[in-house]
Amino acid sequence: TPPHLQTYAQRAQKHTNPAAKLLLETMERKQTNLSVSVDVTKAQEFLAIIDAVGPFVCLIKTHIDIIEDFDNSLINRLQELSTQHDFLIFEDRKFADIGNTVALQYSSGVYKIASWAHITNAHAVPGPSIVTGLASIGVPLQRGLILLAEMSSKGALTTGSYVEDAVRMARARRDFVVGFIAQHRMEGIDALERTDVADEDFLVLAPGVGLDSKGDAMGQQYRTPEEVVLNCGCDVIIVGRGIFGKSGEFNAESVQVQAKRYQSAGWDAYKKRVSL
Ligand code: 5IU
Repeated sequence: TPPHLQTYAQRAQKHTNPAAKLLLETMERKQTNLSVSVDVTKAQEFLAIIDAVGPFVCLIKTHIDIIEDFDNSLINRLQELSTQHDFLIFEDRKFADIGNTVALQYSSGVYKIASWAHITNAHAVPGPSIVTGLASIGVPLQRGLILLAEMSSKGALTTGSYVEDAVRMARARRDFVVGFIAQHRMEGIDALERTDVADEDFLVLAPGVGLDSKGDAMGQQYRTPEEVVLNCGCDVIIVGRGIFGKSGEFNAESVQVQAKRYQSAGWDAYKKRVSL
């Protein structure tokens, strides 16, 4: 049975990467495949949104470098919220340099991403050395890496053999690469009957999810949770503005209403997919 037809609980039991296992366990425990992308620029609003959506998500996605008033106390608070509300943290860093440089960017600098983000992501464009570089930091810390296989934006160059090559790169480092950012579960992941990959389980995380809008003015394209999870076999839905609205206009009640709405839509689509 391919992974997307198994329950999150079944997959959690067998997964050998600690971050992926924890994510799958959390999804099952909280009955949610929702990840909220908290793309706001003020620390206070960032934390307020996370506190509001915390009960409804398995994963909080961050762009830590857009916070204007960043300091280390923000990371402490983020980690406290992660424990309190039981979610993992995914820094959407999209690393894209040579191995040596990404290892430094991941471990050092102002943000020290590896010290707090359970999961981060990288472009496949530099080739396998980017995974080697990030793994040198992430594996000892029990982290997981997501490769960008397909982007949601209009005209993205992530098509054809690029996607297949990203899958090959992931397959070569299954101790660390736990999945993909993609718009659908790529055929190449599961169509293989090769015995050496029979037990592999890549998670597919899909951004570009919205219930009320088809896109934005800068090329973003939205599909519904049902399209993404049920029809396209993705495991986690990533929702930003569909939940928190506009940066700077935080309203806890409306954020919670939207988070619950996306949580139910994502979970219903999952239950249909695994026939529960
Ligand atoms: N994101 C995408 N598409 C992609 C990738 C990442 O939208 O292909 I890779 C990020 C960008 C933003 C979030 O942080 O996911 C989506 O936010 P909205 O739901 O507000 O569009």
